[in-house]
Amino acid sequence: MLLDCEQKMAPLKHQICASLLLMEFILLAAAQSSCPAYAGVPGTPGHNGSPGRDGRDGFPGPKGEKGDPGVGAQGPPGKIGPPGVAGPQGHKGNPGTGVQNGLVTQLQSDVKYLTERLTIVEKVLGFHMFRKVGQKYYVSDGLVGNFEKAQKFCSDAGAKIVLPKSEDENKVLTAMQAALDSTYVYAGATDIKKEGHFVDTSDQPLTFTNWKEKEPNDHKGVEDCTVIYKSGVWNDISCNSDWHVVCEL
Ligand SMILES: [Ca+2]
Ligand SMILES: [Ca+2]
Repeated sequence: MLLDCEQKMAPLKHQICASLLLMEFILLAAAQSSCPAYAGVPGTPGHNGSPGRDGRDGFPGPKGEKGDPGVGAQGPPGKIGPPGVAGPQGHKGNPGTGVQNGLVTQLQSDVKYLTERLTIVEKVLGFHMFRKVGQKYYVSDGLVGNFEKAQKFCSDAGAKIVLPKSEDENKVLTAMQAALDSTYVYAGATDIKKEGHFVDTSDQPLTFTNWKEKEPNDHKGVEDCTVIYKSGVWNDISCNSDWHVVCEL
């Protein structure tokens, strides 16, 4: 083939011939590479390889659902808290009116009066017999004794020996004497300190008397105490005689 090319293309330039030769070489090489290769005899299977390394940890799973609320037992009561802080001082009150002050004064007076009266009534109820006359109470336990004993008995009871200061009081006393079946009762009047000058147990002059005719006569010069007869008339008599004792509250 090279000979044919040289014979037929002799006159062509040497460069073109070289190109053709190069092209032919390339085509020949391409034809050789496309030919099928021969398959050899299969070799012996190789041994199994060693296990591979452990894989990495997987990604975290999705978040779970929220659980139901728990139910616990009631706890013990707590301790007592500390005392509170004292409140602020209040405002000064307005002065009362004249009417208000008057009412307050009146109420205070009434309370005092009622308290005193209650005290008297409580004492009266401690006696076996009593009579009310005006604001007074005549009381008796039926005691019989001399003037000194009578005075002590009444004083111990927070009272004084009876001494009528009006006709009404004198009548009430005589009525009480009838109930006591008494001939005489001592009255709280004497002339011990000054003969013929009778005074009460507080040494005050008498404001009421009901002397029997020709009395007081200071019989035998020993009559310095006063008694009231069951008819209501008065007589001076010895202080050592024993007669009924009536007190007044
Ligand atoms: Ca006398
Ligand atoms: Ca007399």
